[in-house]
Amino acid sequence: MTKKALIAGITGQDGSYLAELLLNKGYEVHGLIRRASTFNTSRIDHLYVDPHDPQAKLFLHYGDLSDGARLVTLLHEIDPDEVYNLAAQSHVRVSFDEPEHTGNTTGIGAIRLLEAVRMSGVKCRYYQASSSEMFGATPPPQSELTPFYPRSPYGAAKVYAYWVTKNYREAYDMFAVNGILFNHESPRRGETFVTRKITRAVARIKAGVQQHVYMGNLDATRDWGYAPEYVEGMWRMLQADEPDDFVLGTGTPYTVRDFLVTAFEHAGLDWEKHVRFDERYLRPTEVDALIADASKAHEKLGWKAIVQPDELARIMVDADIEALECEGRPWIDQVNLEGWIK
Ligand code: NAP
Ligand code: F7E
Repeated sequence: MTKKALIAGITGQDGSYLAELLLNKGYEVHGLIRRASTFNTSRIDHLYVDPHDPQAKLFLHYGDLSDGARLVTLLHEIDPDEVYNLAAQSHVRVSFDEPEHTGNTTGIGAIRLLEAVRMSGVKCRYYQASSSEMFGATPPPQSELTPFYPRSPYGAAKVYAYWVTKNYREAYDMFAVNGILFNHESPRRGETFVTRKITRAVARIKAGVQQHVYMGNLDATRDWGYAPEYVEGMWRMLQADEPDDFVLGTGTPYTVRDFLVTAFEHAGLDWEKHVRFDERYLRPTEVDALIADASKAHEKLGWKAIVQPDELARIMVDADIEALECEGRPWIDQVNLEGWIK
């Protein structure tokens, strides 16, 4: 029997890698996409096959996490075996500008999808994209047992989504899990997250089309891993015998400054000549340090991050230099996870 998965957030960084992974495993993949006045499917265009083609395995449906009735209808229609909730307003700085929208999508959106699963009566497993931002001010290392102390409307919304996921597991015996993922990046990362902002700027500075990049707090420490490895972890959580919550991360501390140095050096540039400060990029409350203790995922799922932050920076710089050379090309970077497991 072909397994069916529904991905909310399929047009995002993780959604696109997860869709690839599941299609490669033989799944029929359904994705929730938002109606927009411009195309918003660039990360998955390379996967799309006309639905009239008998080979088609990827199907897209209009919907939005703010529209609960639509979610119930889709659950009935698709009858998936697995539901991945990756949809969110996912930018921490933006969540201070749009706190209500962030709460509605990133927080309440999760319970709309959980409730749609419950009301439709569909028997499926549910993955919630929880975040290390929930730990916020609690010092590292952070594991599944670390108390939450969110420092942004985004982090607070993710805490709500985390707890309703756990509550639906306990209240309705649902196979519902939280993947508490630390920062993970790739050439498909949104251009306003710090890693991609840096690597894109490096490529443009090297090509002579930009001279400076304006940044905020360079002292923040993050635990940056490689997104394709993390979607494998999501899938493994839904294949486990029992529903449980897992932290995924590299365990390697790296500051924004470290990432800048590695990225600029890789392109043969001196970062201090090109980086300028702009207070616009500071946050009202910052998360100083996130460093994962992902030992539970290693022990129970056999999952371990391989690509470390320095290699990640180099992968992203190379991809941005190449992308600039052939601007306008679709997302065709290929992921090779051979030899990666354990
Ligand atoms: P992303 O690139 O920002 O993608 C977010 C996805 O959510 C996009 O497909 C977006 O659609 C969709 N979306 C936004 N609002 C929606 C709504 N109201 N209804 C339906 N869909 C909506 O995020 P990502 O980096 O792939 O992350 C995936 C998930 O993991 C997110 O929930 C994020 O908060 C969480 N997370 C990410 C990280 C990380 O480091 N990447 C770490 C921990 C947790 P459009 O394309 O139309 O905007
Ligand atoms: O910031 C600092 C900024 O926006 C990282 C999301 O995927 O990971 C992500 O959230 C750090 C922060 O990611 C700039 O202050 C300095 O300390 O790339 P970011 P984030 O806030 O860590 C978590 C786990 C998620 O769940 C989120 O969805 O970099 N920083 N200067 C800057 N950040 C940005 N964006 N831009 C700057 O110019």
